[in-house]
Amino acid sequence: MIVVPIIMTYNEKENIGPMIEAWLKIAKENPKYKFEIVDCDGNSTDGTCEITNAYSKQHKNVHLLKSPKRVGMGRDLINAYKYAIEKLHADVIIPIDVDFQFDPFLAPKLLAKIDEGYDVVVASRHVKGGSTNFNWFRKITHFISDTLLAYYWAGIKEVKDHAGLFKAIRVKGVLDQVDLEKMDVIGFSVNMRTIYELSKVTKKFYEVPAQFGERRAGQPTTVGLKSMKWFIKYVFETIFQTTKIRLERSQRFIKFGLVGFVGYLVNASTLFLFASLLGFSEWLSWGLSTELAIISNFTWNNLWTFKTQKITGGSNLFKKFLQFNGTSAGALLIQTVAGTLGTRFFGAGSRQILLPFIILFLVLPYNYTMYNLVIWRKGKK
Ligand SMILES: Nc1nc2c(ncn2[C@@H]2O[C@H](COP(=O)(O)OP(=O)(O)OP(=O)(O)O)[C@@H](O)[C@H]2O)c(=O)[nH]1
Ligand SMILES: [Mg+2]
Repeated sequence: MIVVPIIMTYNEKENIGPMIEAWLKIAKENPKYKFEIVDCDGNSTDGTCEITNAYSKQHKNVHLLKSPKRVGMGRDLINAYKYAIEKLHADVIIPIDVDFQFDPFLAPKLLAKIDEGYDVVVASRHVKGGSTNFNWFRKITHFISDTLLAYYWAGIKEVKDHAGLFKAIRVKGVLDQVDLEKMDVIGFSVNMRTIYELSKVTKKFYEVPAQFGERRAGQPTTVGLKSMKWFIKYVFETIFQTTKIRLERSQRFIKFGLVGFVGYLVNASTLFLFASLLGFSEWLSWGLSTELAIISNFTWNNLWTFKTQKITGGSNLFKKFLQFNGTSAGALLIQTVAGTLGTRFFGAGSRQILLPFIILFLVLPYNYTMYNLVIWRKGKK
């Protein structure tokens, strides 16, 4: 198994040497994996790259990927993902900061979880045993970006720690399914966005507790007037990225609502056609028109609402369609029972008022949940 640690650097001449040494040691202690170590550099000017170059002359598994100009750590990281997949044929990718705030020697624990079958294993500061060393300012900014924006606003609930770089990501069937070309993120929200993109592909996330310590040497890259520009850019980008994800998620719900409305129109018009125009019997008209609405819902939801998890292939499609009819029968049951009980309770005059309420508050949430959990379940075709 080829493991590619991606070490992020920008003017880190004090840290890069010890970090490469650490990975060479990890490689030696874990010979069951083949390590290809990458320094992903954001165009350092302090001699960081010269140090990496010296190592790569000695060790052919040390590589330098230097950005021709400063474009932001997010873009650098996305390029490094592509490089690791295409050039180094990575099976697992492990991005990490160079400053030792995360302990690289946690890597074998992350890899053990990958071996167990998890696809994304995050070094997490927010599970039992994990910790941070933040001052009050970092605590507040971290709480806003990680808890308020990523967890609640964007709704990325697969993990509790979205902001850290350090994680092990499986490539085959997981990261290689993410459209990296489309992922244009400049700053540190690349971490949260990566988790989100991966959550569309897999459900197998795991968080290993990590203690976040002090920077070993050098200055944080976000300090100084020149860096301030990037920091502000990164903050605005976090708000923009999380909002984009929120909209993308609600978009699915809006599409689902529209498809449901089209289904209702199909239902009503074909009921009119069969019963009033063609004079079919009552039960045949209801049965046929309901089934046509179910077919319409299934088709449009598959092609449009849930297109990222599109069901294909004849027999699979048929199986899922039967399952879809099954869940529709559940909706029918809910509507009939609630409608009958409601009408009994409130009187016959309330029937037409009850119907939209039942649809809105019982049937829609039921259908939406069933579609997400059963029919178009993520990571399962
Ligand atoms: N490739 C690349 N790496 C970068 C860039 N900017 C920062 N880095 C690296 O990304 C990692 C995280 O940056 P830090 O400056 O440590 O930021 P931080 O951890 O939020 O800040 P501190 O907690 O104060 O250290 C470090 O390893 C940096 O060297 C960039 O533009 N390109
Ligand atoms: Mg740091």
